[in-house]
Amino acid sequence: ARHLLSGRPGTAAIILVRGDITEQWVDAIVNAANSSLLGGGGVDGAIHRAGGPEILDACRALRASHYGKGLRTGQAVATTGGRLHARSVIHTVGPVWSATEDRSALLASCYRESLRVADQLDANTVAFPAISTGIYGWPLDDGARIAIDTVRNTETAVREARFVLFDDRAYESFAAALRAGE
Ligand code: AR6
Repeated sequence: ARHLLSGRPGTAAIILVRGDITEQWVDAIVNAANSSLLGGGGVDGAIHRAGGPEILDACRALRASHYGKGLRTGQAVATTGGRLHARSVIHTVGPVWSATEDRSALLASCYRESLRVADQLDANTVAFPAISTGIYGWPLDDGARIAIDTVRNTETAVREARFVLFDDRAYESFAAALRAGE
């Protein structure tokens, strides 16, 4: 099943698919990275495995040139897509979930900044994972709501924002968030 929301003028259409983000035929895929940019588990590990060493080399070069202290939470930066179908990977650092501090603005920033970088790349199609909802512990329904609300309300020339959800639970959370906004 696929869910779809056509965007208002100046925003991206939103598509939900179940699957593996590394297999998507899109211009850019977004990576739920960490501030080191040097890889990790989850979707980050999968992207580096599928895309090959060229991506890590590009990340090391970014660390050496512009991000000596790492990429800050809520920011985004692009590298080559290496061997992926996607021409580019946009690395963004989601916030770790906190029960005592509201970090929603940082999670929204990941989606907004990723779309801004996608615009700089002239990307028409961008695939997103459910940022922060894995190892970083963000509750899925809330993470889905923030993702959908932010992408719906961000001006961009990107035509398609494709959320690639790894399992049924994530897919259902995003489908519910999409329905809630209609
Ligand atoms: N395709 C699509 N979604 C995936 C895939 C995949 N191949 N693999 C996992 N997911 P996570 P985070 C889903 O943990 O929470 C890394 O170590 C997964 O089910 O990848 O932002 C980084 O280096 C979940 O819904 O990212 C950081 O240290 C979502 O992707 C840290 O994890 C995000 O889960 C970032 O944690």
